[in-house]
Amino acid sequence: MNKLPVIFDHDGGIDDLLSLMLLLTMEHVDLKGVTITPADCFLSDATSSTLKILKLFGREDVPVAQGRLHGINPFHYDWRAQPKMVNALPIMIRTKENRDLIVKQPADVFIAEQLEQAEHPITVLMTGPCSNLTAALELNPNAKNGLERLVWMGGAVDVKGNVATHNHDGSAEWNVYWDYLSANRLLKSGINITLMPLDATNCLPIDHAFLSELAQHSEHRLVDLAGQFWACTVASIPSYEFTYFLWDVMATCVLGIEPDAIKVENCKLSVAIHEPNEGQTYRDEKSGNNVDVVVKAEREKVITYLIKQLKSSNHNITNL
Ligand code: AGV
Ligand code: CA
Repeated sequence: MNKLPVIFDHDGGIDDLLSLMLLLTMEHVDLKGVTITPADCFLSDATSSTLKILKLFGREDVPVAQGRLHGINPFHYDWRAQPKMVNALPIMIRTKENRDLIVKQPADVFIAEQLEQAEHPITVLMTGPCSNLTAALELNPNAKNGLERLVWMGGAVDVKGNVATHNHDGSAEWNVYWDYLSANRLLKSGINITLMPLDATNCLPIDHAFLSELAQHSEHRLVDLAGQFWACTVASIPSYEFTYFLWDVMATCVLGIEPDAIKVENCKLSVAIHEPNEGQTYRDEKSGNNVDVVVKAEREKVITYLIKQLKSSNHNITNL
C-alpha cells in the first residue's frame, strides 16, 4: 500500500496533542515530521508533549521542528498554559522525551525543505495558525509543487467566530486571527485547501455527553488517556464564549474518515485584514479563492471513527 505522506503542523493545544495521537493511529499515514507553532501554547511545553506522545507510540523516527514565527494577535495566556495540565499527568511525567528528534532547522525552513525534496506530494495537516506553511511557500517557490493539499482547522464561514476581544466584531476564528496577514496570503497562493471551520466543528463540544460516551470505552488504554486529556479542557465548560470543541481532532479525521461523514462545499473565500473583522473568512464570489470547506459533519460518525481508531492502536502504546 502506498502510504499518504503527511507533515503535521500544530500549536500545542490539548486538541492538537489529541490530534497527534489520532494521526499516529492511522496506518495509512506516513508521518514525515511534526512542526510546532508557538501560538496557543508555550513552545517548550508543546515540544515536550509532542516528544512524549511520539515516544509513547514508539515513533522515535519522526523529526520535530520548532517554529520561530509569531503572530500579530497573541493568544490569552490562560489558554496557552492549558496544556501544562496534560504534561502534568502521571503517564506524561513518566515518559521520557527524546530530544534527539528535534531538528536544527526552524519549522518554516524544515517544511520548505521537505516539500521541495518530496518524492510524492505531501499533505500538510495544520491545527494552528498558518505562519510556518505560508513562510515555507514563500521561502522556496518550488515548495508548492511538493504540496498535495493542506487540511486546516481554521475559519468560520457562515457562523460566528470565536474571537471575543476589543475592536473586533467576533466574526473571526482564532487560528486565522493570530496571523491573518499570512492567512490572507496563503489563500491567495492558490494551493489546494480543505478547511475545517467552526461551521462543522460546532456540532462537537467537549461536553458531558461526549465525555460519557468516551468513558464507556475506557478499558482501552488509549481511549482512557484521550479521556484524561479532554478532562483537562472542561474548565472551559459551560461558558458561552469559551466552550472547547473537537476542533483540531475533526480536521485530523478528514485524513481517514469515510467521505459520507462530512459535507464539503467548494467556496470562494477571502480573509479580511482590517478592523473590525480582521481574520474573518468570508464568502467572496468576485475576488475570493477556491477552498474546499467542510460545511457540516455527522457528529455520531466522527465519534464512532475516533473511538474505533483509538481502540485499534492499543498495541502500539508502550509504557502506559
Ligand atoms: O479556534 C480553535 C483553535 C483550535 O486549533 N484553538 C484551540 C484549538 O486547538 C484556539 C481556541 C479557541 N477557543 C479556545 C482556544 C479556548 N477556549 N481554549 C483554548 N484555545
Ligand atoms: Ca490548535
